[in-house]
Order: sequence, then C-alpha cells, then structure tokens
Amino acid sequence: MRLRKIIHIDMDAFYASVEQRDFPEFRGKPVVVGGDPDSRSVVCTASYEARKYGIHSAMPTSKAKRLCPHAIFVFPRFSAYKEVSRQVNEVFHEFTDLVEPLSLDEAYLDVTENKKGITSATHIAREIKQRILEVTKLTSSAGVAAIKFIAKIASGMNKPNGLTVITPEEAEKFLEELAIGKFYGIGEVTEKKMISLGIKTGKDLKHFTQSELIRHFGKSGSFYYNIVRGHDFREVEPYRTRKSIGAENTFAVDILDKPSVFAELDDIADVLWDRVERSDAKGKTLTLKVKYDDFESITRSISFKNFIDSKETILKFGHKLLTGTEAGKRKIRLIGLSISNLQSGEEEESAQLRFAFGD
Ligand code: TTP
Ligand code: MG
Repeated sequence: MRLRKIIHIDMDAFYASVEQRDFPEFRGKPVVVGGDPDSRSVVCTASYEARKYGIHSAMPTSKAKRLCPHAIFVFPRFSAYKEVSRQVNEVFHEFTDLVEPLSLDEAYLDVTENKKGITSATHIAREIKQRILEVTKLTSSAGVAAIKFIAKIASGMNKPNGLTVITPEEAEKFLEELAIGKFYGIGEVTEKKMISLGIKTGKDLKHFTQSELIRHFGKSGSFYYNIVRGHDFREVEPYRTRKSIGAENTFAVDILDKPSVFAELDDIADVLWDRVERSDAKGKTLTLKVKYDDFESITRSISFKNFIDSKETILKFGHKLLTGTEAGKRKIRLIGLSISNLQSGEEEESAQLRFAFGD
C-alpha cells in the first residue's frame, strides 16, 4: 500500500482565542467561553490562562467561577467562529482539496499530492500554520503522520502552536508507548477492560494474539489487533457529511432523582435544538443515550417519516424515550440526545470502518 502524508490541524483554545483576538482587553487573561456562571451551563472552552486554574471544557461554569473568580466569562459568538473556520478552510484548499473537516476547528488533510508540489509534509504543515496565522491572527497546532489517528494525536502533543511529526519509522515505537485509552476506537469501557487484563500501553496489547483478543472482545478484537500495528486505512474523505448532531452532558454528580433527570434532558434538548438551527441539516431519527453510574451505556431511538422540525418534538419524544429507561431507579452519569438520518447526509457505507468495532 502506498504511504500517505496526512496532516491534522487543530486550532488552539479555539473559541477563547477568537475572543482574545477580537477583544484585546481579554489578552493574557483567563477567559471562559460558555453559559452564565450562575446557571447550570457548562464551559465550551477556556483560554490557556484559565486552564492553569484547572478549568476545562464541559466543566460546569459555576465550578469554573469557583476555581477562578476573576476569570472573564463570555457567551459564545458562533458566527465569529464559523467565519474563522471558513477562512481556515480556504487556507487548506490553497494546498489540497483532500480536506476532511471534523468540526469548526479541526480537519484532516491528505497532502501526498498537493497543489504546491511540496514533498515534505512537515514543510507544508509549517506553511499552513503560517498562512492561518496571517489570515486569522490565530495559532493552530499540526500533527503529521502516515495515518489519520497518529496525526490527530500528534497535533495535540505540543499545544499551543505545536508541530509534531511522527514518521513511519517512529510509528511503531510511538504506538507501543501510547496509553491504551488514547487509541482510536478504544473508549472508556474498553479501556477499563483492557486495564483489567493488564493492558496499559500499545506494547502490552501487542502481546495478545488476534484470537485471544477476539475471545475477550468479540469481533472488535481484530480491530484492536490491527490498530496497535498502525493499520488505520481510513482515507481523508473530503465529501464526508456529518452523520448526526448531538448534545450531551456528564453530570457533576450522578443523578437518581427522576424529575431532575427529566429537567436535565430539557436543557440538553435546548442545546441540541440550538445546534440543529445553526447547522443546515435536518434529521428523522432521535436518539437518547443514557450512561448509568456503573458506565453501562444504552441508547433508545425513534424514527419519523418527516424531519424533526421543532424543539417540542424533541422534548416530547425525548421524554418518551427516557421513560423507557431505568431513570429514577438507577443513578445516571450522563444523558445525551442526537438527531441522525440527516437530510444533507448521504448513506455512508464507505465512511464506515473497514473493521467492525464496538464500545
Ligand atoms: P477543541 O479543539 O477540543 O478545544 P480547543 O480548541 O478549545 O482547545 P485546544 O487548544 O486544546 O484544541 O474544541 C474546539 C472548540 O469546540 C472549542 O474551542 C469549543 C468547542 N467545544 C465545545 O463547545 N464543547 C466541548 O466540550 C469541546 C471539547 C469543545
Ligand atoms: Mg482546538
């Protein structure tokens, strides 16, 4: 198989950096982008100055305020972030059209062949970062590798303003040293199970044969066997459309009280509807996800003939789905709602993993 040159770019403290750029008085200060700190909202992101106080994404804003009372709290300005995202995307296309955006602030690029005829992917990553800085006045971090998931981990390794290259020669050692929970396709549940089997790193995982892994993990075992050997054959897919829009919340404290769970669901429905309205996609399937305090996770879905076109529909059927769970009987750690079966999304057999995997 031909070796690819893949770059993963991720903007640094994205929403917070845009705020610091647009409001110079915020620069050098702890900035928290999220909801009202006196409500039960959560932090979208925090500036690096705020992260020093232990503030991070998804933390309740009330807690962020306790950790750093003098932080500047601002509401997100999505139109500003979307505009930056559009500019960054234009920069990417100066180099290649094989761009797969993952969210407003990150994307994969395949630069094996590129519009500038540059052979070194590292060189391209440096130029892209420079162009992003010129155009948006913002810093980003890049990861360069021959496969997607290593490139993604690499971009996070030297943030902010980082550039990390993992060459194909270095990949084997890199994967052997990688903590097991960082592997693509290994979520919290599998990570726990792996650790209970004594698998803490890629190296530990390699000691297991494929059939042993299948015995422990079912068909996902083959996937784990391959991924630890760097077999990630996913291509950069420029036309990939999103499969779902969702919102979820992990509670600061697990919730048993039924009315409280329903109240939380209403808040999540608000956020979800806001996201649906901001995107151009409409969907026909509503899915509820519930994670109990022992990490058991279940989903319940309902599909409609027509597109889900109001928050009321989400609320009504969200409640119905939640009624069919053990809410009120078991403590709940997380709930989430998502809409899938999207109008703008094509059925994506091709985007699915070549290996089936669970979690
Ligand atoms: P990330 O790239 O995960 O975070 P970041 O860019 O703020 O920081 P980093 O330097 O570590 O990359 O997410 C990009 C943006 O997405 C982030 O600025 C805000 C938004 N976001 C949320 O709204 N909620 C979340 O839980 C997360 C993780 C991100
Ligand atoms: Mg980012």
